[in-house]
Amino acid sequence: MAEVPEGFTTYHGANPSTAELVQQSHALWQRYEKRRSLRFFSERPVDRAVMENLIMAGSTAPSGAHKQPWTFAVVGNPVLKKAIREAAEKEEYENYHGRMPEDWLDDLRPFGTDWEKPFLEIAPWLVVVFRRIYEQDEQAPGGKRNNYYVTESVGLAAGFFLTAVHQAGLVALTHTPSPMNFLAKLLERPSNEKPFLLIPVGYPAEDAVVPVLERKKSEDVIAWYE
Ligand code: IYR
Repeated sequence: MAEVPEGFTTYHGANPSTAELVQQSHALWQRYEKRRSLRFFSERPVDRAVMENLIMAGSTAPSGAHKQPWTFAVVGNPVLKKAIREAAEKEEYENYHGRMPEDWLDDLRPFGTDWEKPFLEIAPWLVVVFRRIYEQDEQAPGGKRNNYYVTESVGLAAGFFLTAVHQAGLVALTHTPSPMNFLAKLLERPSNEKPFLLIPVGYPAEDAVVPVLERKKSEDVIAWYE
């Protein structure tokens, strides 16, 4: 047996058979197929411990040089949720009344979205994902140490988190109010953090609806080179 180098540890995979892989990968795809972006939430509370577990699942994502350059701000406070809703709606009103071009509005029509965002107050939790573009480091030149591939890394962490929310049986929306600097201000985040996504999380409302949509077929998303 080769010696384990300093700073490393052995890794043991699950090593499923081909038959197991075919069955399990198909089952996984079918589970993921059921995930939908929800805009109608129930007020039913979700335990803080659940949110912590789901975020820690998100935080297992790979990242540039394992810097984990993300902060998940988790907002359950109703006063803050209301302030976030009001600030988001102010921007979205402008977006829907002139800032978004006509073909963008046409593309959004099937989703029934508009400037009003009641889900920002109704969902029990708003998770605001921040990109940490650098870290404060007194040893580093200029007192700052850069992170790497921050957008890719934080996108992956948000994706892992959304997957965990779905697997747990809850629902979420990847909401991108634009511009979204108001989130950094309202949540008093330090200057190295930039808002990336606003993700309401909770149970779906009993009368929730989602738009009918189809996903691309394998031949439209995969280019094989065998
Ligand atoms: N941010 C706006 C508009 C919007 C844009 C896209 I692209 C979407 O997929 C959905 C909405 C809003 O949240 O309404």
